[in-house]
Amino acid sequence: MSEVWATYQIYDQNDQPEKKAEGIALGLTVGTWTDLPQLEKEQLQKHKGLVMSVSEAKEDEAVSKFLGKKVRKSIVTIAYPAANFSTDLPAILTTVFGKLSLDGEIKLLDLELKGQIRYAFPGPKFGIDGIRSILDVHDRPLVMSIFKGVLGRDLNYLKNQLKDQARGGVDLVKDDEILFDQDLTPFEKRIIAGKEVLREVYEETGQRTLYAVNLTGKTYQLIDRAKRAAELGADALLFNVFTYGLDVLQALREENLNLPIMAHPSFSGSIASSKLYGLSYPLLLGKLVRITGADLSLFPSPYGSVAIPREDALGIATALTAEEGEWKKSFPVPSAGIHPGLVPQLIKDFGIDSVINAGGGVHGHPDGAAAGGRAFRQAVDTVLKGKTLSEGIKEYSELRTAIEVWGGEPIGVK
Ligand code: 1AE
Repeated sequence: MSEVWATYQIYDQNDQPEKKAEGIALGLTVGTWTDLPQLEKEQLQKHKGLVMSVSEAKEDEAVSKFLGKKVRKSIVTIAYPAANFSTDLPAILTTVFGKLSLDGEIKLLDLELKGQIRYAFPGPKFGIDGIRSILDVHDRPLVMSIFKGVLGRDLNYLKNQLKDQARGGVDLVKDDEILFDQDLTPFEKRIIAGKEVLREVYEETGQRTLYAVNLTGKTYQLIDRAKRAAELGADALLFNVFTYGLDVLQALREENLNLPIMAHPSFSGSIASSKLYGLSYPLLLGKLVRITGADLSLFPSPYGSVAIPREDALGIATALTAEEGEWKKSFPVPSAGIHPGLVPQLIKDFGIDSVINAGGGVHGHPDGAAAGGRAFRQAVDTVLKGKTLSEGIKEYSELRTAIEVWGGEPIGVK
């Protein structure tokens, strides 16, 4: 039998979580089921939601304070028959958390797809292994850099910035998510210029770097633009999935273009950051981004400039990389405020199957972006050799400068 199991966190102001759960299971499926004649009841039975469990969770004092009284926190799981919806995420989300999302202090923590419905979701085309093979890098975390300060700049400026970043030895460079299609550096020209620069750097140094161009515009233009990007030989797409919607990501993935997709978390805080409402981060930036087809998922790290709770960041990474027969693994990309001094912690928390991603931490290096990229690669090498950063800075001058500026472990932690 094909079903979707939804797990919710509920603060029921009436303190009757079992009753609330039953109300949800009925209300979101067969509605007024109990009042109908026998024949209709039988007919509707196969569509009825089923409460699978209701359990009490540890009280969160900050939440009780916010609500002005002590309210029990419950974790409720409800199974919804897949027969109730068409096999697309908008239908599933509308059923399990449509009107319900407006109904008081309730948060959707997880969705489990059971049976046939799993095959409605493609997962990443390339995944971790596919991206590693494109780059031929198999034994370390990847390093990614971000264009910064490019608004109002022309193509030449972008090309120089890209060259500097690639010369520093980063594996990927992505557009800033706030760089849209505009006259100075239009989408297609960025792709063509990016290819030219990265080919030059490759010929000069042997360094292979991929450039992820920001796919933007009206929703109805995106597929054509993505196809055009593929024709022009783009390396990868950056996509602001949460301002468009997860189903748009899936539509791009299902075009089956030869382009890895990098999902950006902009706007996701408005959906997931509340302790009481919305979706959990692991569900939104982990599981849903993976099943709808992103090869890489960016998310705030637990220790950067827009940090999220550690358990959320680790939960996202787990959802992206857990063994799931139907779906390849997506690269976790903990981001925001990352500098070389954080590399030991990043590798400890996210392992080598992750991408270390930095904008300011590359461009802010006193000796420029190439030195910034090198400092990251040196920090990675240091950790993988089993050495501390204190040892690393004796060997690598760019790393030493970065640690002097931003601190790190175990020396001068800032
Ligand atoms: C969470 C997304 C991070 C991102 O896209 C970005 O631009 C980070 O910039 P930095 O590394 O914080 O400067």
